[in-house]
Amino acid sequence: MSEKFYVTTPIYYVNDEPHIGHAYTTIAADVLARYHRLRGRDVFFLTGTDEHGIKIVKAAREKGTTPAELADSVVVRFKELWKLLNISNDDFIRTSQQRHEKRVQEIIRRLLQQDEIYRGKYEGWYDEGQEEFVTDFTAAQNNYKSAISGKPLVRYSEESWFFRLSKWINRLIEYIESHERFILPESRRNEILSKLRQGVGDLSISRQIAKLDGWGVPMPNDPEHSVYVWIDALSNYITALGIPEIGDEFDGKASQYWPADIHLIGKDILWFHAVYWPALLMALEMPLPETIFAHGWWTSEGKKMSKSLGNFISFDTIEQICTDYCPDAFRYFLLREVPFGADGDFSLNAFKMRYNNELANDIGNLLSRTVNMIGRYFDGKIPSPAQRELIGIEAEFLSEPLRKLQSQADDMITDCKFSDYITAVLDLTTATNRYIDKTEPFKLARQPDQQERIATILYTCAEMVRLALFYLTPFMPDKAAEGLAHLGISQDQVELTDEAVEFGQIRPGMGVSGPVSLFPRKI
Ligand code: ME8
Repeated sequence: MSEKFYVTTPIYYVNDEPHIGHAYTTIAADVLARYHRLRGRDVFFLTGTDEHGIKIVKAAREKGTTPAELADSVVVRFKELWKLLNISNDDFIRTSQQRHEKRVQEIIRRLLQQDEIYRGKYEGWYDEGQEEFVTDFTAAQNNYKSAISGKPLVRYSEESWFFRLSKWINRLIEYIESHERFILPESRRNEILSKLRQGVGDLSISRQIAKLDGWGVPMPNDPEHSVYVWIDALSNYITALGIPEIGDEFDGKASQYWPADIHLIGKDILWFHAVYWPALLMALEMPLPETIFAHGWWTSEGKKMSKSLGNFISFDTIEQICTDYCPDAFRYFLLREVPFGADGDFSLNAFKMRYNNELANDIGNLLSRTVNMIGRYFDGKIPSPAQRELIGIEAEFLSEPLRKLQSQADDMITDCKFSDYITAVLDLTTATNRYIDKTEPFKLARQPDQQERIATILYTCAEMVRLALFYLTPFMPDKAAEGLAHLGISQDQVELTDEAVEFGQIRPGMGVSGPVSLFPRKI
């Protein structure tokens, strides 16, 4: 049985259309999933939608519809966006699905049985946009407004069920301290630890269902209450696998894929994932995920994204960019522009610069030169090199960037260092372009006794383009496939196994086709 890899995105609220934030996490998860598949692993990639809670109920009221109808319509938009962006998720979970709801109830039942839940009264502040309880101290600090949306906090005072969160905090601190990769990046891990050390109370985990227009998962012991939306939502990571195992739907995914290898999330929802979720899993006596990685936030054209400022990168904006350029360029840019984990700015100018400088002038140009020269000097057939290894000038230019990719790609992917990974690929293509400039095969072509030399040079170039496109496949699946097709390689031949990324795999005699302009320059 091959090694497994289970990756998740947050499940997204359906109060509004998807935007760049949703696309960002989902593209990153897709790159991880595709990379691991190409490494031969058994991958499960989950995304979906978070459909309960006051945020959705209020959005539905404002739009004059029901939460269920609103969810149905927004889910279509998410699925359309994932299709446009070539997202290869294996499942799409909706928290309104029966398979999810009955398992959430089972989770609550188990927690009740273990005396992890008790009845009490919640009195305090609530951020309805974030669906988050806010301590009196933090509420006062932020002038009783949401730290995220700036909207006023709401005072809640109601009977509620509580999860004994405080009881797990010491154990959680120990766990985080002894598992360096549990929360990444490290700076976020430190933030969580210091906040945990200040002490954490129990967690209200139910809402009166009447206040939610009846929309939610009823508490199995008290149908007047629904399960707090974050408990409902976090559970998706296991309910999608058929955990807890109830009914006859269970198909073995639970034992195959849990614990998750990585939960990708945005920095604003780290506390829920790094505190509530592991404490719940501990109470359920289940293993914890390997890594929770919190990425940064995008601003747009230098400012916080907002609909009123007109700089909001909505579905429509993304669609326009994908039409003007291509979906793969959008995928590429998001993971290239800033280190994953840091905040970044999206600007159309920066987008065009990267597109022209890196995709058109470097990668695209290398492919086009290589295919053209093989067409001209070898009748469109990959020539036979003097040797199928890197020695002499070939080694001087290319061994190091190639070895770096071969030896570090896995680690860079494990650490979500997407931008560094792309840099490493660009180092290879840039070095190959320089190698062509240095060896000047177009000049050697005029000398009849240099046939073997040119053959070696162009074979080497074809191999380097092949390798660059293999490595780029998780980021730009369509464009890489299109480029490789010009080298006579079909999509199903692409893999990132140790053997496939060795130099010398491309077969002499194979036909190339050109001309090719993979990334036409943009003015
Ligand atoms: O939080 N840049 O859903 P959501 C980058 N349902 N990321 C951004 C962003 C920006 N400008 N704006 C938002 C939820 N995000 C819950 C999750 S999981 C069990 C439940 C990111 O639709 C944000 O950080 O509000 C978050 O990870 C994601 O978009 C989804 O947000």
